[in-house]
Amino acid sequence: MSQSIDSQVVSAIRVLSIDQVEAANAGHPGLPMGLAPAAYVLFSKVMRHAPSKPHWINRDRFILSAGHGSALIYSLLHLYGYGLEIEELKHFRQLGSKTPGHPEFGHTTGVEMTTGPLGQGISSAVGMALAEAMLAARVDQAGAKDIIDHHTFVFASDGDLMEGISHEAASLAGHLKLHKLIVLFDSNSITITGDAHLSCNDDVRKRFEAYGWNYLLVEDHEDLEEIERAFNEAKANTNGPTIIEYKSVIGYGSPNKAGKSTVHGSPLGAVEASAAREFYGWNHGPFEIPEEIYQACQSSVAAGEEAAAKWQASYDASASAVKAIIDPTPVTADEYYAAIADFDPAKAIASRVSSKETLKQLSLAHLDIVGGSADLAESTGTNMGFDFVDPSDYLGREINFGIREHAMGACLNGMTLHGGFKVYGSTFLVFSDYVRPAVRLSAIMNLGVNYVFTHDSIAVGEDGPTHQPIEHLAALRVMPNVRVMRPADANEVAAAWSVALAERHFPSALIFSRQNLPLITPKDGTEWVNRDGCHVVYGGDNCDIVIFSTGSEVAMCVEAAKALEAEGISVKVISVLWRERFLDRYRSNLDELTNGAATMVVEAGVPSGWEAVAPDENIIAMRSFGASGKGPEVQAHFGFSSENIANRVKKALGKA
Ligand SMILES: Cc1ncc(C[n+]2csc(CCOP(=O)(O)OP(=O)(O)O)c2C)c(N)n1
Ligand SMILES: [Mg+2]
Repeated sequence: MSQSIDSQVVSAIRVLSIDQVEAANAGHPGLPMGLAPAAYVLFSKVMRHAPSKPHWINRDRFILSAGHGSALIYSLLHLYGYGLEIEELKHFRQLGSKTPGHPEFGHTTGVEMTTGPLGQGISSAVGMALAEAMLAARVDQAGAKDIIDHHTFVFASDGDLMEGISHEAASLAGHLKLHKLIVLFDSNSITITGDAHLSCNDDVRKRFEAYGWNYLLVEDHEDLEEIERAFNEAKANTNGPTIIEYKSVIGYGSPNKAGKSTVHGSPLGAVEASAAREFYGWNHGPFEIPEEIYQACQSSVAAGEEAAAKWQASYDASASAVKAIIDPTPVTADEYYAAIADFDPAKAIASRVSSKETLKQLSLAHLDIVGGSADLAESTGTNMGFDFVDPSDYLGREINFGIREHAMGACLNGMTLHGGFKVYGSTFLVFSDYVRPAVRLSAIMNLGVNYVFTHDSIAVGEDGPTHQPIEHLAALRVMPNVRVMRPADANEVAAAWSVALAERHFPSALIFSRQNLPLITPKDGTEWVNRDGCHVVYGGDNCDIVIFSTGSEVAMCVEAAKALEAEGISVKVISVLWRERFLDRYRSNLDELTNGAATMVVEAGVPSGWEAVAPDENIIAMRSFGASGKGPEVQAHFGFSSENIANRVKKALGKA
């Protein structure tokens, strides 16, 4: 009996995925074999997408949160005409191929985000859906109704839903009533260890309904009509996001491995693969796809292609105000800086406060800047008086992420991937650990996300060691692509924000103080930041010693330098706003800055990474956790006072 074209395409997705894993002799065939029917229905009958315009902003998004099933996405991108050649599938997981082990954003056209770390995909999808809602509200207000109107679809596995971040993100999505977010839960009850119930017996329905989500169930995984009905019902919901529990069988079609964890992370093997082909009724060789299957896939996207072309015409005809919302013109660091050049605090203020003033002025001048905080907006200075984003009104500018740092980071990634916004999110530096896996994805995906981390050192005082970041600057600095900037005063805050916002391809971590800082650095514009990462804030070229310092500690170095002058010791102080850029530029030619003079480092964090700049005995740093007490007393206790710095300089110069 000849099979319907529908079931032939489903088989093609399954077999192509099996073939990739067999060819690589590595990978995960189980997920694609289980999810192929849902993937087929989504790509052919539900999703509005145009493979020839993969960056069309109004396309429906598809996120394979369970990135280990990457063979599935590659099969789909190949069959539906995203330009992923069969040769690439044959080189699955090989160096230099377009088919890496886990889907990588920016590497393979059609991959919307990098996934693999479980939980990140579903959580970033919340950010994508939020960006859609916020952008739609803005263009609606500008008179272009429905020009932004699309869905975000996610395939998520047991592991995705077990990860804590999925709780944070799903709770936020329910609160924000992001009804265009549709998650298909691959409910195969299998994880690596075996039966998922060995470790988890959550009632997924109750869990998601408690968040304010809609719940739908697909019991027969091979019933394409039932799947389509579920997707359409999910699309019709307007009261909140929807989760579709799809009762699948991992490795479906493999006579001996289906339903078992052994099909999770290793190839079927030649014998089992051919048994599965037989089960599907598939008579073609490896990587052999009959022409009518390509035709079926590609004709199913004709409607999406047409929609994209129509959309382009209405975009082209729309008012420039609408275009500016959808595709904001890139702004240079100097242009940002111009919007804040006048800011001149008359007195010493905390860098979190100058950040607030700076960001407020920038946000007034540039409407695409949006962001929020993990319930610390007042403390971190991201409460600038703009309206909140609210489930009944997405026009707001400030997002209450709640006490959900990890989901905040994932949402910032999702919003940036979606397009239309420049985003920031804030919390205390000490809690950067809670968002770190999302920061890592910002860095891997080359996203210009801005993280605001305040309360930057032991100077926070009374809250004690749990709230005093010690190793966090170092921990952020070791992550490739992350620009960690720790300004010394309001002038450097302005420069740092300008550079960070202008950056489209690297995340920034902006580190601000809780305590007041005097204005001690020159208004040097922005160019020096990207070029040198540092600038001289005190002293001249012929000096006895050069002190390199960052953030809050720079002012006490300047004070020490002034005191030492009276004793005939000349000191140059260099503020290292962005250490990694400074090291790139000067690591092997520090003499350009020191002219052979002695060197010292002063920073209230662990000394890691400063070895290249000063000998260990000349590094004033934290070598233990901090302590609870009044901020200045705690600082002095650990050696961060102008008196101690002056003494250490004298010792270093043999004049003590
Ligand atoms: C954060 C994180 N922890 C652990 C892993 C390793 N890992 C990959 S898949 C997986 C679980 C597999 O179970 P499930 O999510 O149900 O996927 P399935 O086997 O059903 O495809 C684990 C623990 C990971 N990718 N990410
Ligand atoms: Mg599973």
